[in-house]
Amino acid sequence: MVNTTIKTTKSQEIFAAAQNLMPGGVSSPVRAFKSVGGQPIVFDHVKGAYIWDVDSNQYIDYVGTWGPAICGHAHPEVIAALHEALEKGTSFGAPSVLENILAEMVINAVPSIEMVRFVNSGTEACMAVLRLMRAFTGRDKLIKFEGCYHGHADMFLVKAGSGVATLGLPDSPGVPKSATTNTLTAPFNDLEAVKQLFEENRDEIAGVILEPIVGNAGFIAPDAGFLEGLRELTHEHGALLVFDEVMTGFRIAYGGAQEKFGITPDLTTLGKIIGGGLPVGAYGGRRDIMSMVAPAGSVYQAGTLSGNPLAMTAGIKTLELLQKPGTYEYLDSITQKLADGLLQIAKETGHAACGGQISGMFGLFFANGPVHNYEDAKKSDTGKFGRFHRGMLERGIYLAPSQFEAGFTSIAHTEEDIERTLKAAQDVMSTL
Ligand code: KE4
Repeated sequence: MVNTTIKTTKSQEIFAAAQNLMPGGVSSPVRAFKSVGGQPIVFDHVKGAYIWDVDSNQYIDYVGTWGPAICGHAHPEVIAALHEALEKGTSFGAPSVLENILAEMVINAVPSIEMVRFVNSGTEACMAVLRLMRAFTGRDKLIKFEGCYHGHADMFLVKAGSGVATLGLPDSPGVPKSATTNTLTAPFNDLEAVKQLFEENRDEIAGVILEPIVGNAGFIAPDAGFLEGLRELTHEHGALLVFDEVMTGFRIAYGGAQEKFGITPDLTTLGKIIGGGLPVGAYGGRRDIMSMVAPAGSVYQAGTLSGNPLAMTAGIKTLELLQKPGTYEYLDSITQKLADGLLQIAKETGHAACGGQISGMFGLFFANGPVHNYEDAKKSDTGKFGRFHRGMLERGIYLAPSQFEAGFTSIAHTEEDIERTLKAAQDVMSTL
């Protein structure tokens, strides 16, 4: 038990009971604080940029339920829209105009998307997009990058990031070799490695899937020319380029990382923000490819709660709020202040650190850096990150409980919140 100055009595009680009921006491592994140590915090309620736990401690939140809370938690306009939608029922299992509205917003926003299908999670979106890639090209092999995470479907659990990296899992038992023999991997930012895979697997690779900005190995930005190179290579080899924008979609820019970097993939996966905090995922892209999805075509994919009216309502309202002029400039400015401030403080207190930010997404490694890929990320001082995480938590700052995650800000975070966070970081790093 790591000493803490905050009262965590109720969190301890609830979490202890949870461990008898659910594996690890959580509904998703990273929430168990395994890699940072200490008592996981049990939330009571959230609002704007803040969290309150069951012991009435308040925190400034930089996880934002892993990305969806970009407008701040429980935004009054989202809550009001949900109250209204609730009166009409929670699920239809039938077409609703709400799906048309959100689909149109996504299509108008994301350069690659001409048609879209809603599902219930990013994992589902990535599973479906892989099946579609294979059907469209008639090829079975896939290239993914070490440290990237595309949900927990078997085919992607190869050198995956996020919770797999956090727990240092060698991938996962229960995934048969047959499920991953067609999954090829390369280091992120390594175009030569991708070229070689295409040479060695000529006409067998359906496509390349990646997080255009990695958030699941910690924050790793694409090197100049990397995304352009992948676009050229996939064109050259008749393979598809897929941006997994579950995390970056509507966060890096209203049109996602593909708008920010000006690279248009063939297919895109989305999630998180487009559901405004309710369960959602989506995949979309070129009309000629998406037209293969059942029942328009023969590529099967289905879901009881897909396109449900509550997630659509929360997504529509969230995207409306994000359309307000100045949103992304504000996000970029406060997040740059945070990221630059953290690096400056690390330098002044004698810690090797690197990292950065793009729009409302940031990351920090305790390493000399730069971090170009997952191998680099794994060399960082994760023990020090754990102590940093705990120290910040004790000072009311809630960071992602893993070195292999990214941080997220929202339009609800104020300059004062950033100042308070940097002051806490000054305290903690001086004693690390
Ligand atoms: P979900 O199935 O968790 O909705 O989405 C999977 C997924 C797919 N692609 C990317 C780029 C993602 O970041 C994710 C999920 N992200 C993690 C956080 N790194 C979710 C948090 C968790 O697993 O508890």
